[in-house]
Amino acid sequence: MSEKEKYEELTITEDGKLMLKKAEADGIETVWDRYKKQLPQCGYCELGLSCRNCAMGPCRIDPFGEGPQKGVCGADADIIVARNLGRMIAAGAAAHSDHGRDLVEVLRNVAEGKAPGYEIRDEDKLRRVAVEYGVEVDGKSTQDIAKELAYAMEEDYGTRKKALTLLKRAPEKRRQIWDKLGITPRGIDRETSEMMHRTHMGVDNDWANLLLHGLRNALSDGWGGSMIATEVSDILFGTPKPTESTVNLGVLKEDEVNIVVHGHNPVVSEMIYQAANDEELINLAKEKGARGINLVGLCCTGNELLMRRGIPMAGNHLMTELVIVTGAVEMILVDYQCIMPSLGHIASCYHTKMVSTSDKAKYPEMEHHEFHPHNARELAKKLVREAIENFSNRTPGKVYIPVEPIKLTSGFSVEAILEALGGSLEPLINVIKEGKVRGIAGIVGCNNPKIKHDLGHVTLTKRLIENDILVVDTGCAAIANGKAGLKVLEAANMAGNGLKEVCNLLKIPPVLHVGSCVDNVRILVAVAALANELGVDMSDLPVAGAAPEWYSEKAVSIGSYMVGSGIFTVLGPMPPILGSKNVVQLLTSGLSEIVGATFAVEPDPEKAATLIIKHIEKKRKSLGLPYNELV
Ligand code: BF8
Ligand code: SF4
Repeated sequence: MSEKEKYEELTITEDGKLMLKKAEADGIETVWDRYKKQLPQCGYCELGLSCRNCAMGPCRIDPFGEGPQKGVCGADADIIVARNLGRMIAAGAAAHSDHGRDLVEVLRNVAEGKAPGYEIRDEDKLRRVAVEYGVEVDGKSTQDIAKELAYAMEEDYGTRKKALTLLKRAPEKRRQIWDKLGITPRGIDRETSEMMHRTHMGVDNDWANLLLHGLRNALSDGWGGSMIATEVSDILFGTPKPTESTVNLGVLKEDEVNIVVHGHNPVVSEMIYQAANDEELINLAKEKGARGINLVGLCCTGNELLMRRGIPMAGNHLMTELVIVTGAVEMILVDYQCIMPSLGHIASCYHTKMVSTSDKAKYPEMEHHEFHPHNARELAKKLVREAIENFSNRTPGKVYIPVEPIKLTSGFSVEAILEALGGSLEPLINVIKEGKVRGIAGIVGCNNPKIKHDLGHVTLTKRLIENDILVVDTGCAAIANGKAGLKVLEAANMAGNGLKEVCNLLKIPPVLHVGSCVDNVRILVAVAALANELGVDMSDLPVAGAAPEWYSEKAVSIGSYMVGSGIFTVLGPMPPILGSKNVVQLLTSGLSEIVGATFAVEPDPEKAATLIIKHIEKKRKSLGLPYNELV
C-alpha cells in the first residue's frame, strides 16, 4: 500500500491526511496507531458480555453457548448487557448534567456579584426561562431573577420533585407516555444515582426494567441537565445568531499567536475569548513579533464559541492530536470531556503549552490552572500572556499549516431559526406539508477511529439533503460537515430541488449548525414546538436522528433521550449489546410500541440514509401528507 493510500483509508479530510504524514515523520503516535495496536479488541466486551461490577467477578458469558452462561452471581447475558448499557447512559447523562451544573453555579455567582467578567447577556431569555421555572419576574431586578432561577434549577438536580421543570416543553401526548411507563425523570442526579444503584450486584435483575430506567436516566439529561446547560449558556453568553466563520487546520495562522480552546464548557473558553481580544494583550503579541492573537476552537467548547462569537474551528475529535503536530500552536486550554490523555505528551514534542483548567479534569503532562468564577477573568489574561510569550519558542522548521480554511455559517439556535422563518414555524410547516422539505434529520456525535474520519457524517448528510431532508447538526458531526463545505448558502446547490428552493428563499444553508453536544436539546425543543403546533406527538413527525461516528457514553445518552422522546435514531458503530438478543430486539423494534421510536444500527452511511429516508416517508404517509412509496 502506498503512503497516500494508507492515509486515504483513515480520513476523508485533506488536512487530516497531510498531518498524519507529518505525525509519522515526527515520530508521533496518534489515536489511529493506538487503535491498531488494540486489535483484535476483546470480543466479550464488544458484545457487552463481560462484567466486573463486583469482586466475585470479573465474569463473562460465552456467546457460543458452550462455556458459562451465567456470572458468578447468576446474572445472564440479558442482565449483563442491560446493566452495562445502563451504566453507559448514566456516565453520559452525568457528564452533560454536571456541565450544566457548572453553568448554574456561574449564574448564581453572577447574581451574587462574585463573578467578575461574566454577565447576563440575554436578559430576555433569562426572564422567559425564569417564568417557566415559576419565578416571579415582575418588578424584580435581573440579579434577583438570576439568583432565583439558579436556585430553582439546582432543585431540578435533587430528589424533591416528581418531574423536571422543562418537561413541560414536551407535548402532552409525550408526557403521558412517560407517565404511563413510569419513566418521567424526577431529579437529574437522582436518575443517574439510581442507575448506579440498580446496576449494583443484586438489585435490578429484570433487564427490561433496567432498560426502561435507562430511558428515564437519558431523559433526565435531554430534558434536564443538557437543557439547563444550553439555556444557561444562552443567558450568560448570548443566544446564538447566524454568524460566518471558517474551519479546518487552515484557520491556524503562521504569523499570529495561535491559542486553541478544547473541551465543552464555555465558562472557561468565553473568558479566554475576552482575554484574546484585550487591547493590551494584542499589543503585547505585536511587540513579540506576531501580527495578533488567533483564537480557534476544537470540539464542543469550540462549537460554543463558534455559535456565539464566530471563532474559527480547527477540527473535530480525531483532529485534536493533529492540531499540535502543526507546530503552530502556542497554547491549548482544555476543560473537560473528549480530551485525549495523549495530548500532553504529544505537545511535549513541540513548543505547545497544555493547560488544564478544571478541578475535576487533570491530565498527564499538562500544567494545571484552576478556573473559578471569581478568578476566571484574571487567570485567562495571565494564560493568554503566557501563550504570547511562547510565540518565540516556535521552531520554524517544524511549522506546517497544510490547507486553506473552508467557510461556514453557524449560530442556528431555535430562536435564530424562528427569526429566519419570520417569527413563526408556519412557513416551515407549510414547506414540509407541500413536500418541498420532506422532513428533518439531526446528525450528531463524534468521530471514532473505527469509521473513516468524517466519512459517515458527510456521506449521510449529502444523501439526505439530496433527498430534500433538512439537516440540523451538532458536535463533531457539525464540524465535519463544515469542513466538507455543506454549511454555506451555496451548498443548497447540492440539495434536491425542493430544499434548494427553500434555502435560497430563506437564505439559509441546507445543513444548519445548532451547536455543541449539549445543544442537541435545541433539536428536542424544535421538534417539540413543531409537534405542539400541529397538535401531534413528537413521534408522529417526519423527523429522525443519526450518530454515524459516535464513540462517547454521552452519545449513548443522547441517542436514548432522542428515542425516548419519539425520534427514530440510527447509530453508526454498534453499541455493546449484541450479546443479548432480547436487548437488541427491544431497542431495535420493541420500543416502537411503547415509546413510538427505535434505534437502528447501520455503519454504512449510504444504507443509513436509506433507512432515514424510508422512515421520513412512512411518517409523512401516516400524517396524510404527500409521500413516496419506497421499497
Ligand atoms: O460532546 S461529538 S467527540 S466533542 S462527545 Fe466529544 Fe463526541 Fe465530539 Fe462534544 Ni459530543
Ligand atoms: Fe460477575 Fe455478577 Fe459480579 Fe458481575 S455482578 S462481576 S456477573 S458476579
